[in-house]
Formats: sequence, structure tokens, C-alpha cells
Amino acid sequence: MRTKAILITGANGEVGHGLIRQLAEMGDMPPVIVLDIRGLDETIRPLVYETKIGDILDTNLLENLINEYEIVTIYHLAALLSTNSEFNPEVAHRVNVQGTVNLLHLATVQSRLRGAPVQFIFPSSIAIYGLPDLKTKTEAGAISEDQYNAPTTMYGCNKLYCEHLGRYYTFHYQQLAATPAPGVDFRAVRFPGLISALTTPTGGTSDYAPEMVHAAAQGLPYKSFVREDSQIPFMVMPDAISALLKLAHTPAENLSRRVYNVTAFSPTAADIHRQTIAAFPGAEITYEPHHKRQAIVDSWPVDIDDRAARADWDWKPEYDFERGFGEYLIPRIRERYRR
Ligand code: AKB
Repeated sequence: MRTKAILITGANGEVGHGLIRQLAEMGDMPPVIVLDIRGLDETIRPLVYETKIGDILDTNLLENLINEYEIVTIYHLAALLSTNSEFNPEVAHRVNVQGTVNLLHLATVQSRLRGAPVQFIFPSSIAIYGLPDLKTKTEAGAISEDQYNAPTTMYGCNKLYCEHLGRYYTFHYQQLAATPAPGVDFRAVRFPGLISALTTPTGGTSDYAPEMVHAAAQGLPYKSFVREDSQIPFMVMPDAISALLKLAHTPAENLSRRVYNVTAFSPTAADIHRQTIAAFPGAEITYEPHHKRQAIVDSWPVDIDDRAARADWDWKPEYDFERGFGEYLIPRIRERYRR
């Protein structure tokens, strides 16, 4: 018989680290298998049942997974982020979209084999939003899921399209077949910028926030690529993991939608600077805005309305800006760089 399992793709990324640790602490979960193109960091490798080193574009590898495991839930975290995707948009499309289609197909095959929909948990992003100018961004304030869906990056386009794919695979897959397949149980959160104490981001445009704090903690100078007044929503990593797990454990009948905004606080780069200096007084932080990366950040909303998530699955962040820095980020980052 196949082993029942949870599959995490892109497990070696920032969210993957946090998710694996949290799932391991929960204990009463199916074994976790991970798929990552770079393997798995040795600090978390003991926490998973098996590590598969491979590419989500390798359909043979994915088919073999079906033979080995009865996958009941997929956390599909593998993606090229917004800045990296702009250097090679077609590669980003292949990884972010075709990779997701490959995983959605795997999920439909597994759903048919087990006679029940496989849960497909997908991290979307505020990158799916596109505000046309700063005046509109400021006046719009906290926007809801269905406003300004006009991304200006390949990554944002990829994430928005994958949200629609998830809805299709959940409600309309092979709708003309004589006996339609059970489909999948797709659910997505649109993450704001994420700040982790344990890992540093790779290739995002919201990276200025974690980069600033991690540089200061190491006594390194930091040159911000955005202006001081740049403002977008953020949350600390523990709340991001909590959002994924709460959404995954919510009965489908409670969901009024399949894509939800979640957020915690919306600091300016100057606010982050002030918190960083308070923790690391000697920190050397300057500003040299990168015109094009700044334009991406300016196209993202100043805040997002997460009332639907709060209503449907009792979402609320544990950490606001002050607590996020004072009780999570600074103590854990100090500990990390003290070693
Ligand atoms: C990025 O900056 O690309 C990501 C995101 C906001 O989704 N961190």
C-alpha cells in the first residue's frame, strides 16, 4: 500500500522552513515528503519523511511520486519571486505556471485514485495587484481581493493565473467528461511581504525589509533599493505559516471563496529603519532607490483587506508591527547571528 503523505514543493525556501518546523511540532500529521531542486537544509532534513531532489517540471518524477505515496495535501511553495522573474520572464512562466499545472495534474490523479479531492494549498501574493500610480495607491488604502487585479510583473501575472487555474481544477476540471474526476480542493492566501528571523529571501521585491534587519544584525551596512516612504503590507513568518495551516484545516463548506488576502501590518521603509536602529543602534542604513524595483513596490497596495479570511476561517495575525519586531524578529535574529 502507498504511504499517506503531505507533499511540500519548494521546501527549502523561507516559507518551507517554517512550515516543516510547524508540521513537525504538530505531530499528528501524515509524513511529510519534500521536493526541492536544491535538496533540503540539513537543519530541517530530520523533520521530514523523505527528501526528493528534483524539478517540478520533471513529470516523470511527479508520476513516480504517485506510485510511492498517497498524497493527501500539497503545499505548493516552489516559485521564482518577482525580481528574479523579471530577468527571465519565460523561465518564470515555465516554473511558476507549468510547474503549478504539473502539480495540479498530479493532484487530480491522486484525487481519482483516493476517491476524494487532494487539498492544494497555494501561496499567492500581493504581487497580483497593480495600482496605476501613488495617488491611487494612497487613496485606495486597504484593497479587497477583487480590486486592482492588474499585475505589472511576470510573477504577479503567474500567481493571478494560477489562482484561476486552482479555481478551475476545483470546480470545472474536465467538466464535459462523461464522469468528471473529483478535482482538487484548491485554497490560496495572498501573502504580503514576509519577514523571517531564520532565513533571508531570494529574489523578491519586498526583500528590502528582511535584508535591512538581517544586515544590521550582522553589523553590515545596508543600502535600501526603495525610498523611505515606500509602504506595502507585511507579516512575520510565524503568522504566514499559521495562515496556511488554518486555511488547510478549515472545512470546505466554510469557504466563501478560494483566494484570501491575509496581512498583519503596513510599515514604511522608514518605520522598519527606525525599529532596526532601535535594536541595532550602530546600524548603517542608507537609501539608493532602484527606479524599476521601486516602481514594482509602488504598484503594490499600501494595505489589503483581510476581512473575508477573518470571517471564514478566523484568521488574525498574532504579531503586529511592534510585537513582530520586539518579540519575534529581533530576539530570534540576535540568537541566529550570535552563533
Ligand atoms: C516578492 O517580493 O516577490 C515576494 C512577494 C511580495 O510575493 N516576497
